[in-house]
Amino acid sequence: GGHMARDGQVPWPPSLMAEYTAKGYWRGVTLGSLVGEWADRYGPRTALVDGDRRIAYTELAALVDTVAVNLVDLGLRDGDAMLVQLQNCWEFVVTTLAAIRVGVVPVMALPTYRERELTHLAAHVEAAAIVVPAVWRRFDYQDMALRLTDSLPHLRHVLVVGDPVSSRAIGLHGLLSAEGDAQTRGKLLDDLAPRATDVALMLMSGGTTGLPKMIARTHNDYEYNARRSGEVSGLGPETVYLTALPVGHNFPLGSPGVLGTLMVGGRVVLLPSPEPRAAFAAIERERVTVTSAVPAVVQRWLEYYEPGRHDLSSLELIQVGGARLAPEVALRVTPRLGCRLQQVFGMAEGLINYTGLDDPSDVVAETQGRPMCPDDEIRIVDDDGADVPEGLPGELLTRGPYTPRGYFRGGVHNAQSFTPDGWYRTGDVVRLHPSGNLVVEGRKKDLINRAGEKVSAQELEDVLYGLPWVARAAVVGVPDDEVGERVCVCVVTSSGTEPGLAEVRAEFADRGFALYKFPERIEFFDELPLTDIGKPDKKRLRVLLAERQKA
Ligand code: J2J
Repeated sequence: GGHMARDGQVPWPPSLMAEYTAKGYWRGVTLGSLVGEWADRYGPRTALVDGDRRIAYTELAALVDTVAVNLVDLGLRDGDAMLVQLQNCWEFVVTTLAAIRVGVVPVMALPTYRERELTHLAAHVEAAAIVVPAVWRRFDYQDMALRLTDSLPHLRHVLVVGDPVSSRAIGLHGLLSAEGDAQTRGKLLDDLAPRATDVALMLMSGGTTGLPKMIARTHNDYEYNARRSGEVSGLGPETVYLTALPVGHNFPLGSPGVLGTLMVGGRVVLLPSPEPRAAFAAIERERVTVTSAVPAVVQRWLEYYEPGRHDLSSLELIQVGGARLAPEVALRVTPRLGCRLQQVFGMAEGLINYTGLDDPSDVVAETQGRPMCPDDEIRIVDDDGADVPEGLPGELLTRGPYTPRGYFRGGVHNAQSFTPDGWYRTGDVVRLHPSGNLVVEGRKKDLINRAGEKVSAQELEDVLYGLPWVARAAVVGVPDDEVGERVCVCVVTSSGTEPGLAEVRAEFADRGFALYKFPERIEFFDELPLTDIGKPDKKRLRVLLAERQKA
């Protein structure tokens, strides 16, 4: 292997690496080596629950080591990348940790991704393997993965949870046993262990460009990410954490999520959907104490909940983030569901803000929290990059011990998204609240936040401009009670024909787009409002759309 996943990563300046280590943020341990430590410490306690399958810490460590050895046997090596596209299930946790254990870099591909996103990801990281469910929610992932191997020469292995239908696919369950004894295996794996400064995993950016950018997170920084998140969320050995959001997201994976819970010996309950009936049943059955949700999910839970019919008494804390939570909704959480609320304003690029567990309820309702690390640096700046007077809104810039200095193989995007001295431009417009917390007021970046899923306007516009009937196109988010924002396409047609929404959606389906990116509204214009420099004026466009909605 050529340590592929290492070239193209932007490291922190050496002096800061030393400082982060000296301050104890970076412990110099790899995430893979932790699994054995957890087993030593928490042994027979339950680590994972997935339906009827319960896995103790000792069994988890054994499974991880076994799969790790088998990945090495397949020829996967330190620095190879592996796309992980699994729904929330125990196999996700085992496979991801097994890869990490031997320096194979798992790339967090979400179940909603289709050919387009996967092809881009696999090509960008030169993925050597992909892990998928055979079929999930009536979609044939195995077939899609096998088709990918035709066009991607680096992609050598398709691992399948379920029955492999081709000799070119390998059943993951076949990798759950290995020759020899556990001790020899452990020794072999320790020898293969990567370094703590290496890339441990890759997350997807909620990107604003044509195709998503990738964030390479090191063992050092991601271990801190999960550990510190666990501290500020008050996790402990009695924590039972429910993950109902897609676990490949930074939020349920490491903020503190699955990793943060396992670190303290808690129990992780995996559920493949936040649908309230199943989620409430899981909370009741497993006596869940903590869970995380996006605002759209919390709203559904608030509506669905019936005291007396549902027992959520075990629930102590709901963490809400990913998109703006309306203060009115926030204020309903504790009275109605009987648990505390913690707002989380995080990003796969790094920085995570949490409201404090002892913040007053109005602060928890109105703010999105403060940086979790004393050495997170933040600036709030105007369009010229100058700091705004305290309390006024501006763009949030950040640096810190778990915020990498660039995208993985970011190329020209790094110069746009990071300042020359390494600040990440979040694209979020925030202001400092008198409590010291941040309030997210809006954003400068051109994306649609649909129930926490980020959709790049440019990615969709690029496609629209390729259609013969489109003269001009602009994609904007329109406010929506259910999912926060929906994707709206605004077009000026060239031919006078006005195709319907269904035709436009079919176009995106043909091109292999993930479903959540499909336009949900289309509006035709004789001309688009333009800014001074001739770009579509999206602010004005949103006003026009609101007026049409009312009319
Ligand atoms: C408003 N906007 C928010 C919030 C994120 C924890 C929680 C969320 C994410 C996440 C994450 C917001 N209010 N509370 O990675 O570890 C918007 C901002 C931000 C972008 C990042 C985590 N919480 N956002 O959502 O990488 O615009 O991470 O810059 O998917 O989501 O998106 P993403």
